[in-house]
Amino acid sequence: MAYYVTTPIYYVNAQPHLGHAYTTIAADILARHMRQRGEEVFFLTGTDEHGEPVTVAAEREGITPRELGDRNAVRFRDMAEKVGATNDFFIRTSDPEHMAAVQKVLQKVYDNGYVYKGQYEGWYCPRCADFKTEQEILEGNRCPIHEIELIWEQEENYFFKLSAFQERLEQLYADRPEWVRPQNRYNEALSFIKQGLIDVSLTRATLRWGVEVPWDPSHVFYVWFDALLNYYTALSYARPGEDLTDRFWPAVHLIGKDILKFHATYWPALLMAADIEVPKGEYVHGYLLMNDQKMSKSLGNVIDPFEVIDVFGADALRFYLFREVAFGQDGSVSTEGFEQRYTSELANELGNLANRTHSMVSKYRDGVVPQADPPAELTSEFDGLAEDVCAAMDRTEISSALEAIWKRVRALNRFVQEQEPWKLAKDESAAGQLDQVLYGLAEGLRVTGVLLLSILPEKADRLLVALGAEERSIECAHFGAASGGATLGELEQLFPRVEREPA
Ligand code: ME8
Ligand code: MG
Repeated sequence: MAYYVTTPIYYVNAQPHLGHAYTTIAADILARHMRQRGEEVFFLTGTDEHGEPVTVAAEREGITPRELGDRNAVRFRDMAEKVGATNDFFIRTSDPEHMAAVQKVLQKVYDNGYVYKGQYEGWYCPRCADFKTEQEILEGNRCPIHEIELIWEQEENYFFKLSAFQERLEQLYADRPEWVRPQNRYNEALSFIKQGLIDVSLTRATLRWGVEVPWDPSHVFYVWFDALLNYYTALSYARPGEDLTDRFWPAVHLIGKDILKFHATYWPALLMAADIEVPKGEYVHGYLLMNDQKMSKSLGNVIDPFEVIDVFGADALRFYLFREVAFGQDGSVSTEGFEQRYTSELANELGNLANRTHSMVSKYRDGVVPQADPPAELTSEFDGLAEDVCAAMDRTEISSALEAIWKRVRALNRFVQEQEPWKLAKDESAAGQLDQVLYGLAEGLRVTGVLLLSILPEKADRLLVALGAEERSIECAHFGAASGGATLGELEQLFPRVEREPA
């Protein structure tokens, strides 16, 4: 089956921070997991380069929006690589192919009768590139997200008849109760729709940096429509000479809750207006917080993912984010919290367990995993694990999947404590029992290693190499699927202690 997963395209008005890395890692975990299940995967990320947020930031720096885009798009591309993302393409909305495809889709929307010229008046946030209603703005006419003063905009625009999709959107939500997840975000989006949709600006006359409107070149498209369409246009040119649209559309979108309205209302309506199938689903995650505030460039309270990765590696960051914050909810992160989990969970619970198992199999059994009957308590402990992980991933509940795996890492630690194989090794009549215990440990680690591959791609692979395990697909993630006999490979310490230079 085809599985197409996307991240938001990030604004190039600022540099990447941990919040951006978070969504990209989440999408990468899903992409890797689905590949392990044998699905045909396409994974897209990229940058949003037009519109006011970028224009304003470029002006501040005294450069053109294109220069700013060129400079920061590279940083977002590097960020994706740095976190270990296996995206199949990196889209930039300044790509000429994207821009031409946007014109084509929106011309269709126009031809289908969903566009008219009108006068816009209202509050506008240049950071959000969003028009705000009286109900949502803060006192003093400030943006509820950026807290900056809003601008009273008055201009002649082309409007998109969002209101014409009131019923069809309500129907979509009624027919597909899991279309937006988690449930609280579905409820939020639906109640926004039920308040009554009003038409929205599709074009801007006062801005030049954008995709030109084909039926009136004195306008450019409002940046959100240009941006949303990236998910669709990318498939048409990501592979030179090939159009992947039929193969991969519709997509699964991962987004933060800040951009729910655009994705859960404008986007499906726009697709309906262009006679294109709506996305398969949208998964909305919460905010990473620092000191109880949203981590954001404009607030200046960001953790630099590049720094963390340089010291601890990408896998540790990938692990931490989904352990610390239940995916879908808001949650606080901190460098102290990170170092604590690194030591107690990665280095101790997983790293030491791997070390111990590896060195006991080496010492007592010449580096060959014994063939023995699986210990009954481990067989039942691991029963249903792979299925649970797959089911959680299908619901995009990455943290629950990780929790299910980690529960077994802990069970293996208890098992080794209870069985005390180092004592069994001293008693020749217990050789059969020792075989069983060592097999059980190696097999349990193998299964957790296979399941952890999507989250800890590098370390889990090293663990599997050390265990002499060759298979990587989900099918082999069942306890007992390997019957022993594997010859161990080398094992360097998976999560070494990190000596930090004093600040
Ligand atoms: O909104 N916690 O781009 P953007 C969690 N270009 N996630 C966070 C985060 C935080 N503190 N900060 C950022 C835009 N994110 C538009 C999107 S899509 C067609 C256009 C993540 O650079 C999260 O995914 O402001 C959020 O939705 C996204 O970055 C916003 O990135
Ligand atoms: Mg933003």
